[in-house]
Amino acid sequence: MSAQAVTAELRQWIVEQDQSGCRLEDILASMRASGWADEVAVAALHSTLQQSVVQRGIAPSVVAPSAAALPEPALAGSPNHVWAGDRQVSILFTLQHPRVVVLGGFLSDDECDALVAAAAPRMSRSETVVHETGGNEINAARTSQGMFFGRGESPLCKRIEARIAALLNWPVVNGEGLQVLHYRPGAEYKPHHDYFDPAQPGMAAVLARGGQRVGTLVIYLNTPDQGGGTTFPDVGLEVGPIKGNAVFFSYDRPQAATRSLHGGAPVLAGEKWVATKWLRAGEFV
Ligand code: PD2
Ligand code: ZN
Repeated sequence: MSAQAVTAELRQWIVEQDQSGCRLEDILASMRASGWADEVAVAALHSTLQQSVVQRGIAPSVVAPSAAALPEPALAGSPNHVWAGDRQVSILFTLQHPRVVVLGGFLSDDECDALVAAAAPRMSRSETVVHETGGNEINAARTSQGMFFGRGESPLCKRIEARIAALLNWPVVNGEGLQVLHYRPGAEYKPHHDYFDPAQPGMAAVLARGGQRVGTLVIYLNTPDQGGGTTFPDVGLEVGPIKGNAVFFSYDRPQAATRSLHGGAPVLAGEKWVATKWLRAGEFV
């Protein structure tokens, strides 16, 4: 290993890759491809970026060499379908940066209807996290109604959570409870990031419950007549909200460079129901 000394040039290169928005795993992969031993590459990445890694609330597992760093479907070999534990799900679209995967048939029509029926009596105006305090507040940027199921609250929740875990190779316990949102005509969710800004004072308590959010799955529970797509403004992408389909996206750091900015476009006709699953770096308690 002594032949692989971590030079100032290497550290400089790591910092440049990081600042240009490269994912930590991609930096590691480049180092491995250039012949760096795993343990040397991981140690160099960690020591070079340690302060920012800690400040960002990123779990050490994100830069671990063998652990799955982010939730991700098994797409090696470009399959058109993947097995999600109890159901086959179609792969309709993938994008690397931001990491976005659009899934077909993630839920059956009956599962969508049952989730809406269970959520409907419990809806109230959606709130957003106040980054300064870590509390919640009603926000004009989010004009939907919403509710949270507790994790594992019902057999249906458990089944969907197990399917998400199998699909994305991410532990059930790292997931927040499913959230259901209802948008009436004109309602929207303006573009935002789902990660927490660790620099804000209120975030310590939020991050203590499982670390950063590292991925989101938005599942469409009905098909609005017009509008209501999920938009990714940094790359001009809009995912159509089709009942039973879902869009997954991940972000390996709480930074805009991930291009994970996204929003719920206004519903123009009809209504829109979705379920959102947020995935944390660690166990969500
Ligand atoms: O409803 C959506 O399409 C949507 C868009 C952006 C949901 C969320 N974000 C979310 O729940 O975070
Ligand atoms: Zn969101």
